[in-house]
Amino acid sequence: MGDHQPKKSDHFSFGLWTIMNTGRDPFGEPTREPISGLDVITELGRRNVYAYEMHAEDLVPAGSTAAQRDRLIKEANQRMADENIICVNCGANVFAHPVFKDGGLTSHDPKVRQLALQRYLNAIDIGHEVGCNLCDLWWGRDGAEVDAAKDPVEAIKRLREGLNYLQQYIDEQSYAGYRLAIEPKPNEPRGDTYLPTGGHALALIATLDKPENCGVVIELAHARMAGLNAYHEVAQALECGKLFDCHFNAQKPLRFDQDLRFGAEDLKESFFVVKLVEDAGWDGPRSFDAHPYRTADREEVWDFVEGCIRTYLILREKVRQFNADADIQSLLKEIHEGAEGPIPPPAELSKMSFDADALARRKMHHERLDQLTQELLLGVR
Ligand code: XLS
Ligand code: MG
Repeated sequence: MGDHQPKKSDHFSFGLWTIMNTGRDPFGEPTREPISGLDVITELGRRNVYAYEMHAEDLVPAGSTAAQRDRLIKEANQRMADENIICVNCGANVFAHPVFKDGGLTSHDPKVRQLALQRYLNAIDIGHEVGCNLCDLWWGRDGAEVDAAKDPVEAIKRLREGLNYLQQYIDEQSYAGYRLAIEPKPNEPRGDTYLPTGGHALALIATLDKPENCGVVIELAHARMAGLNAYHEVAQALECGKLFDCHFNAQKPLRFDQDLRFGAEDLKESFFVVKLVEDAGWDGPRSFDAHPYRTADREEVWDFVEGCIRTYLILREKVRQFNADADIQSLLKEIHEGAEGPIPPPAELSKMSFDADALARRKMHHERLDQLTQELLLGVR
C-alpha cells in the first residue's frame, strides 16, 4: 500500500471557493471563519496540491479598484511561485449578485447580459494574468422556474451567442491556448438550468463558431443529481476529446446539490471514474469541487482536503490492483472475446443467418465480476 500523499504530478486541484466556503446554507449562518483566496492558494500549495481553480471574484472581489486588482493578482502570482502551485481554471461569479437573479447570458435585459459577458471577459483576463488557460462557464442562474416567462429556444441561442462572443475575444487578444468550457448542472439554484447534462452541453458546442475550442467540465455530483451515471457522463466527454476538466465530489442521487467529499458516497461509481481517467492517461486536472460538512470548523477543512486526495489515491491503487487481478482479468478476457469482429457490408449482413438462441446462451459472468470488484473495493482481495 502507498502512503497516499499527494504529489504535484498527481494533478490534484481544488476550487478556492471550496475552502473559502464558510458553511452557510439556505437555512443557516456560517459555521466557520472566513479565509482569503490568497491564503487558500498558499495552504493548498504547501500541501502539495498541484493547482487551484477559481471564480475571478474569489480572488478579486467585484468592485475592486484597478490598483487593488493588480495588487491581488501580483500577490497571487507571488504565492503561486513560492508554493509551486498553478491556476488551471478561472470562471466568473455570475450567480451571487441579485442582478443575476434571472440569469446572466440568458437574461431578458441586454444590460444584464452585457454585465455577465463583462464578468466573463474579466475572468479570462485575470486567468491569463495568473497563467491559466481555461474559462469554465458554470452559469448557475441561467435557467427558470416559471417557464411561461422565459423561452428556452431563445435561451439556447443567447448561450451560443455568449460563447461565440467570448471566443472572439480570446482570438482578438491572442490568448494562445485559452479555451472555454461549459459546466452543466441540472438544477439548483434554479428550478431547471439550461443545458442540464454533459450531452446537452456537447450538442450546443457542436453548433459554435469554433467548436474545437470549447469543451465540458463534468462534475460527478451534477450527473448524480439528475439520477445519471457519472461514470458514463465522464466517459462520453472523454471519448470525444471534450473533457477539459473534471470536478470530483460525491452525492446521494436525486437530491439538492450536496457537494460531498470525494468518495463519501457512490464509492463504486467513483472507482470507475478514477479507472476511466487513469486508464485513458487523461492528463487534465483532478479537481475537487466539494464542500466540507457544515459541522467542520476551519481546521477540519484540511481533513476534508486530505480526505478527497487520499480517497482518490486509494482508488487509483485499487485500479492498479483491478488491472492486475488474474481472476478479474481472465473473466474480462472471456467477456470481451471476439468483441472486435468486423461488421460485414449491408448486402452481406442482410442475408446472414443468426442462431439467436445460441448467442443468447453466451455467459456474461456479471454476477461474479461485480462481486470480485466489490471484494476488491472492500479490501478482502
Ligand atoms: C456549482 C458548480 C460550481 C462550479 C464553479 O454547483 O459546481 O462550483 O464548479 O463555478
Ligand atoms: Mg463544479
